[in-house]
Amino acid sequence: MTRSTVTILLILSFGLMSCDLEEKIDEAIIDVSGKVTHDGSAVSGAVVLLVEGTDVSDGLSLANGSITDNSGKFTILDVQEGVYYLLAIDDTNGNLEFDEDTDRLGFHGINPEGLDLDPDPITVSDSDVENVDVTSLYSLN
Ligand SMILES: [Ca+2]
Ligand SMILES: [Ca+2]
Repeated sequence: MTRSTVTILLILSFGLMSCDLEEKIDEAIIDVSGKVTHDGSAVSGAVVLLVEGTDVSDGLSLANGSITDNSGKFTILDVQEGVYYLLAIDDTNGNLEFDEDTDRLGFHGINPEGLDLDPDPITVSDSDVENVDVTSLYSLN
């Protein structure tokens, strides 16, 4: 084996190892994803947060939330293990705070038409959680 062949083999095997490593890192990072809709229409630009309880008060900070895209989809990256509720807020005045008077909100697991008004908790353990959808936004007023 020539020296250059050895070098190429080393580069190749390093390449394979780093691919493997990336996959392991990807597996270790847990994402929560879903879609926000209201009356069947996608809600874009909504702020989505994982919260520990279902009480939402005026002035709640939305700064750490993810934002839905044009099709209402969102992904919350790098979530720690735990039990959460998923809250979506349509921050109509764009101040990154929840305002009872103007901003609508919705929880995953609520379906007013089916008379289900209880948010469903999401358990995050060692794999990604998908299809955590919010299908209805409402106003507290
Ligand atoms: Ca607001
Ligand atoms: Ca429910």
